[in-house]
Amino acid sequence: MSTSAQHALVHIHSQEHDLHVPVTEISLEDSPGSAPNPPLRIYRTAGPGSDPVIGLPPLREAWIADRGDIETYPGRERNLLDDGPTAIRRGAASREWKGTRPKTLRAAADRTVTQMHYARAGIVTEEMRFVALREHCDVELVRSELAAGRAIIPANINHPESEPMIIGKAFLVKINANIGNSAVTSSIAEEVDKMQWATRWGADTVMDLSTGDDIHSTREWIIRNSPVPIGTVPIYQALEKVKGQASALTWEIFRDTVIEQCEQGVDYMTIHAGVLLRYVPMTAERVTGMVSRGGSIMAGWCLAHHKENFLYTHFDELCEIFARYDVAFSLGDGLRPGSIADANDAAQFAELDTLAELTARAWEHDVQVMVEGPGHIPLHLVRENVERQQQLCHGAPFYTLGPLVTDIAPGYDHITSAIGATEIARYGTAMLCYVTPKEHLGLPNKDDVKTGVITYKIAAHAADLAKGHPGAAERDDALSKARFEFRWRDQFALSLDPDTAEAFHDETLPAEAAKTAHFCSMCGPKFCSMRISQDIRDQFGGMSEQEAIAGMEQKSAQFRASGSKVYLDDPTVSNT
Ligand code: IRN
Ligand code: FE2
Repeated sequence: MSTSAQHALVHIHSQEHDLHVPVTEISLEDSPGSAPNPPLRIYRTAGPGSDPVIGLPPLREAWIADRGDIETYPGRERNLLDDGPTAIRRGAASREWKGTRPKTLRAAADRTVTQMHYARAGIVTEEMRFVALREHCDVELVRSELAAGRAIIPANINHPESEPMIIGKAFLVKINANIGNSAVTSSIAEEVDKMQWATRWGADTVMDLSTGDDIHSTREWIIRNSPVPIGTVPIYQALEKVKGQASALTWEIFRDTVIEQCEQGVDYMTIHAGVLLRYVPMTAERVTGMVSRGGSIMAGWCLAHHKENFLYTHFDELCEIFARYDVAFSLGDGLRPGSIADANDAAQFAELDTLAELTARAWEHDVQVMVEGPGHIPLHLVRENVERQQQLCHGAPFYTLGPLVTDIAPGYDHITSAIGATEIARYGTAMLCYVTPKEHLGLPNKDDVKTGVITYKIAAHAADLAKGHPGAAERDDALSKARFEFRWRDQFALSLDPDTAEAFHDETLPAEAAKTAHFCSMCGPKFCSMRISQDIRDQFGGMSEQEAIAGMEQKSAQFRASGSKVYLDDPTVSNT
């Protein structure tokens, strides 16, 4: 991007703890006669960047090792990349994995290595310090919110490449981008590229929803290159192992799939344990029945065997596994409504009651939890969703998919859902799962991923502003000042999508001189409100009220004398 010259990767350095937290620094120009414009530092999700075949450096490796309660998994270190080095099987060139995979770790028997466990023991980890620097808050806030279960730091000990981040309503609202090939539509390289693309535009976490042959290798490549936590829905891979037949699933197949993913470094997993056998019939009369993929797989299994959901009956075993890797639960909303007509119905809220019960059970194991939410909800029913979840789940972070506030705009569901997402985040939802323009229609391509991420950055940031989150308005103020002072390049550089802002501007005013012009093509050179406001400021700024009134009267007399002309004379396109 042409404005990228103004974006630099710098680090906030904590001397005391030898921590380097990456941020993006945007350099700004000064404007003559106005207060100086120091560079603005913004939260950065893109990481340092990596060559896919080498992967990222293992930032957290020493922190994890220094805590001393881990063992390497004997004999397994070398064998996780399928059979030896992983090759990209599809795509133009077959490239070999050249990077060194970090050793596979798990907690020594009976040890719990979760951030929640440390927080509850009053121990401040490097991850917590990193997060506090990133969020510009006190580390005690981080520790106490983690201990209370009101926030999570998804940080599997086998994903040392990740930069710690926190999900909780006391912190900045986060967004997740889903990626993942399905069947034969894209290659491993394309999925890694999508992950890097999503984090470049601001995705705080990425969920890999890949299915198909290369599911394990695809995930390996994504994790080794990801600076953000990676989430998955392991029931998708378990279903592949039984060739798509839900009734053939077993707890053992599922458990082994979960362990495989824990060892790879997946940071959080969607587990649809709240779809209970007795809730399934409650969806029969719905307009859109069940729309959750994982939820319908589990409902299919329950009905086929007429037994209780094995994710529910084996939940404590899952907690024990998660505790040894520090994998966080994302308790799936398998019964979420898939239409406006089904919003806030009995099935949805029955499942939420069970998710609250499971939250408490996970906390008994010191395992971190967030709770997933809808879906499709009309605007006036949105707030009730988050308030109910917060109350029932004792403040556990809420993570919602939109919600879409109307069903009538396929092709624009990034917008229909961002409206609901803004509302739900405003009242305390901690993370928003993006929706792309392809929702309900097809698989998102790279452009759709970008549109989804930018749209959700808008929703999350609008909620931060509405919540009065400390410092949230800093970037708005900097951009508005740049706009008012006609620093066009700064205005682009400060925007969520500098490329589009600049391209739109250049569509009508491509000349280089227009980058410093005191007008834009909306109102043209003759009548620019901002320019007139500046003239007013030049004229009256620093005057007392009496002086200003006298000045106004004088101006008014001049205006009438000159024939009461509203339009100004053409200014020249220059910065003088
Ligand atoms: C988020 C909130 N509710 C659902 N989600 C996301 O939807 C979930 O995290 C996952 O990425 C995606 C697919 O979920 P289903 O359809 O299997 O429930
Ligand atoms: Fe939908």
